[in-house]
Amino acid sequence: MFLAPRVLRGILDYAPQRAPRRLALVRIPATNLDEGLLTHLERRPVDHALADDQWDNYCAALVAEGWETVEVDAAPDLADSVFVEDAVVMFGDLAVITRPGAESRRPETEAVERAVRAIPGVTVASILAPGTLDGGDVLKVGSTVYVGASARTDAEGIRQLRALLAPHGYEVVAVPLTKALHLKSAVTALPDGTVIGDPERVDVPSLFPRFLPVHEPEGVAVVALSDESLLMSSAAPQTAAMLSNLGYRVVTVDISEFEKLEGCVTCLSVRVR
Ligand code: CIR
Repeated sequence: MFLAPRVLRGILDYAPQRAPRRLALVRIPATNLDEGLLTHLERRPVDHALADDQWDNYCAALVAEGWETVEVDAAPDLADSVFVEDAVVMFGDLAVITRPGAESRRPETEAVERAVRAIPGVTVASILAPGTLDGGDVLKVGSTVYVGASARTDAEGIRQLRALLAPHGYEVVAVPLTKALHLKSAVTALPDGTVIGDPERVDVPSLFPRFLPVHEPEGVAVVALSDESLLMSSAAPQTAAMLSNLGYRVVTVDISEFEKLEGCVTCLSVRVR
């Protein structure tokens, strides 16, 4: 049947629009969470029961803000598996399965890949050996993708990510990172694209076109829950007040047990939009 373009356009205008997808991948803490890797912090005892409660509250905060949580299969023996952000990075419908820089974390990606493959419409690409890349080193700001050249993410991993993303219209900007575990332990982005971070932990803050300094260590990490709301750690009250003054609705969660393991709010979930 031939339909004049004008008629066809009319039909498409009335076709039901796909509801915006707001999924958050999460992964329950491992039983050996307290054996998680440490690079910059001294080891402190982790309260497992409290960590479980904090993880429940973190998930509940996402749900309260309209996100549906999708649990990646538990990995009770993989101490750092709760930090699911390091195993996959989403670029719209493209999931890039990483190859974590720490060998002990490489087995984490298998179940994460299974979980993203089960999401309708998602296509999967992978960082391959010998390249390494941790999701925590990847900060998206519009079509710019900042990647920390850290102790976990190497030049080959950055090259592979650049090649994977170029056809999708993203520009990869690699930034030296010597003073923090991951790029997103030092800087994250507000919904308007302003990069907030700790100038002491970023090698070259001027690489970011709009940089707002933050002076609480746990204040650098924010998750943009929407264009108006942010999720952040309750351990950075001055930063929360500052962001609230900038017109954002700030939701805070206590994640002290994960912070002891150098985790932050961003790394406990992967948002799929
Ligand atoms: C690690 O060293 O790999 C974990 N203990 C912490 C990972 C935190 N991930 C992140 O900031 N993206």
